[in-house]
Amino acid sequence: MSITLALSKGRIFEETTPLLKAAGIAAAEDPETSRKLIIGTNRPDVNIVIVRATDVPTYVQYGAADIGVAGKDVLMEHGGEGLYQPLDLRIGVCKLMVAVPAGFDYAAAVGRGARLKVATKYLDTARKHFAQKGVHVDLIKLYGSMELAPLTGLADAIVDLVSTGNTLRANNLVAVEEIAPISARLIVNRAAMKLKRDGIQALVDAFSKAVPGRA
Ligand code: PRT
Ligand code: MG
Repeated sequence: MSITLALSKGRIFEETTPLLKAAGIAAAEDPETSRKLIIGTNRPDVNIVIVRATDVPTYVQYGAADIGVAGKDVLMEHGGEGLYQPLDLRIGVCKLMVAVPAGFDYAAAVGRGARLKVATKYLDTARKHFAQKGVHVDLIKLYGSMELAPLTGLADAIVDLVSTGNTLRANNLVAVEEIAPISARLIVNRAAMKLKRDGIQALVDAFSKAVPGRA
C-alpha cells in the first residue's frame, strides 16, 4: 500500500528534507527547480505531492494525501477536521503576533474600547483571538505582505507570523501581543491512519526520532 505525503515548497520542504532523510526517504526531484507536482522518492511506496502551504490540510483531510506537514498557523485557520496531529516536528518555528506601527498606543486603543482595523490572512484565528479579549475589530483579509497594511492606512494593526522580527523592524512595526507559538505538525488522514496503520506508524516513529531538539 503506497503512502502519499503532501508538502509545500520553500521552508516546509527544506526543513522536512532532513526528517525524511532520517526516515530513509529522499525526494527524486527538487520542487524549486522541477515543475512536477507529484515527485517520486527512493522508496517505490512513497510519493510526495507539492501543494500550497494553506492547501496541505485540505489534501490530507479528504485523503488525496495520506500525511502532510503543515504549520500550526495553517492548521488553526483550517480547523483540523478529519486530521490527526500526532507529532510536533519543531520546524518552521515562529510566533503568530499582533503588530502595530511603532508609536501606536495599542494598549490605550484597546483600553478605551476603540474599533481596531486589523489586516491578516488568518481571519478566523484573529476573529477568535480578539473576541476572547472583548476587543472590537474590523478584519480585512489579505493574502500576503501584511506588513504593508498599517503603512498605507489600510489597517491599524496586523496579525502575522514573526520569526527573527527583521520584517517588522524594516517596516517600523512592533509586535504587541502573542496569539500563539507556531511550529510545523505532521498531520495524518483519519481513515489512512487505520487502513495504512503499519506504514504510517513507521514514518511517524522515524520522524519522531529525528525531530530537532528531541531529548
Ligand atoms: O509563500 P506562499 O504564499 O506560497 O505560502 P506561505 O507564505 O503560506 O508559505 P511559506 O512557505 O512562506 O510558509 C509556510 C509555513 O512556514 C507557514 O505556514 C509557517 O507555519 C512557517 N513559517 C515559519 C513562516 C515563518 N516562519 C515566517 N517568518 N511563514 C512565514 N514567515 C514570514 C512572515 O509571514 C513574515 O512576512 O516571514 C516574515 C517574518 O519573518 P521575520 O524573520 O522577518 O520575522
Ligand atoms: Mg510565504
